[in-house]
Order: sequence, then structure tokens, then C-alpha cells
Amino acid sequence: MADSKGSNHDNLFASPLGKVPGFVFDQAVVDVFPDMIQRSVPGYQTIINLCGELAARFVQADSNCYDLGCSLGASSLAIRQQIQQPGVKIIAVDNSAAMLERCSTVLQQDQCETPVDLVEADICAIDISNASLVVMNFTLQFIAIDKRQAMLEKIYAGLNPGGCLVISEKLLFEPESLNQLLSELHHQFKRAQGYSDLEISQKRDSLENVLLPETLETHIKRLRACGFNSASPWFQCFNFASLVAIK
Ligand code: GEK
Repeated sequence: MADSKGSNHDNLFASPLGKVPGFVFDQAVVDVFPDMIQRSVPGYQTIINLCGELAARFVQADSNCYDLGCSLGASSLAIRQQIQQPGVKIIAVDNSAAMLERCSTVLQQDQCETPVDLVEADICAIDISNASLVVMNFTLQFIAIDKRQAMLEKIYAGLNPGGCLVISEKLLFEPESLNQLLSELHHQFKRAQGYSDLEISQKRDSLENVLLPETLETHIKRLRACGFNSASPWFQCFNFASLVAIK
């Protein structure tokens, strides 16, 4: 519902909800998504910009770029604007029809020539081939943990030699006291972005069992097990990080 800050302002969790429903990427989320993600994920814009810089470095001529869990296409746009090679196609995948519909409108307003194929699918079910860049910005965290290894093996197999994978995620920390600290620092960030304590706590409840964070060590270990010998975080702010892995 619109508030005094406008119809694109995220106030989805501002009123008491009683039993908070599990988070879904529906039309209500689509309508406020840019505001929601900017005010919820510290470093979001820095990470999106870096995807453009990596595109300039890693995208090979006549190859594919994948944006897995593309939402409204922020990563695809950043990549598209920096591609310097001919014959490249971006394949942007999301399983939310509402997201893809809005994404299509957003992409039409951009003048770059590189084609973007929008695919409505579960990223666990798509083929990945001839890839020079694969971006998963805050999407792996929504995939069942027992499917993550197969997902990353598929990406490794579909990447060309020298290709690059970017994974950005919310992280879990050990021991629990450290997790608590990083989580409180994140909540402080959200408060500074204008979210109330009620919004923060209802959103947290809504994401429980939907967004499943893992430790940085688990991510690195899995990437190595999938064949990525070259993998490292390049960015972290509180409990959010972005990793780069090269084939
Ligand atoms: C950005 N990358 O702006 N298959 C396909 N899509 C999925 C799946 C799945 N199994 N599970 C979730 N999604 C974007 C932000 S948002 C992150 C990504 C966030 C989609 C889901 O529909 C949503 O659009 C996206 O992954 C996650 O850089 O909201 O925290």
C-alpha cells in the first residue's frame, strides 16, 4: 500500500501482521523491490557496479552471460552496459512471473544492443553453456541447501575456461555470538535506512526458512569442491558478502 513516501516505498512489513507469512516474490514485492533491496542490503549498489566491471574484463566474444535470479534486471543492466565484445547474449532467469514482467519493462528502457533473453524458470532446471560470466546476486540463498552443490557444478561445467562466477549472499557466522553481532549491525543499518523495529523483526520472521544463509567457509569449500580453485570474497559489509570464482 502507498504511504506518504510514495507507492514505490517499501512498507510491506510496517503494520502488525499477526502471523507473518513466509516471504514470496509476488507483485507487492515487485512494486517496492528497488527500494527494498537498496535499504536492506548494505553494499548492494557497489556489488551491482562491480558486475559491470567484471563484464568488461571477463565477457568473451560469442559467449553467454547468465543473471540467475535476475529480479528487475539490475545485474543484467550493469553487465550489458559494460560488454565490449561482439556476439554476446545475456540470459536472465527468474521463477517469479511478476518479477520478469517488470524486468522486461525496465530492460526496454535501456538502449544497449546486447540482447537479453528473459527466462521464467527454476535456476536448478536450466542449462548453462558457453558462459563467460555467471552472476548469482542474492539468489543461491533461496535455493534448498541440498541442491546448491549440483547448481554450482552445473555452472562450473557450463563456464568457458577463464570464465567468471559472482555469488553474492547473506552470510551466517560461527560462533552464534558473532552471528548475533553481525546481524545486529545489519539491523542497525536497516534502522538508519528508515525501517522500524517492527518492520525489521517481521521481515526477519518472514525470511526464516526461506532465506538460508551459510558461512563463508562453506561457500568457499563448496566452490573448490566444484572445481573452482580460484575463489575469494572481494566484498563484505556486515553479514553480506560477494565472492568471485574463476574457472
Ligand atoms: C538483483 N539478483 O537485483 N529459480 C529462479 N529464481 C529464483 C529462485 C529459483 N529457484 N529462487 C528465488 N529466485 C537480483 C536480486 S532477489 C534477492 C535477487 C533478494 C529469484 C526470486 O524470484 C528473486 O527475484 C531473486 O531470485 C532473489 O541483483 O530479494 O534478497
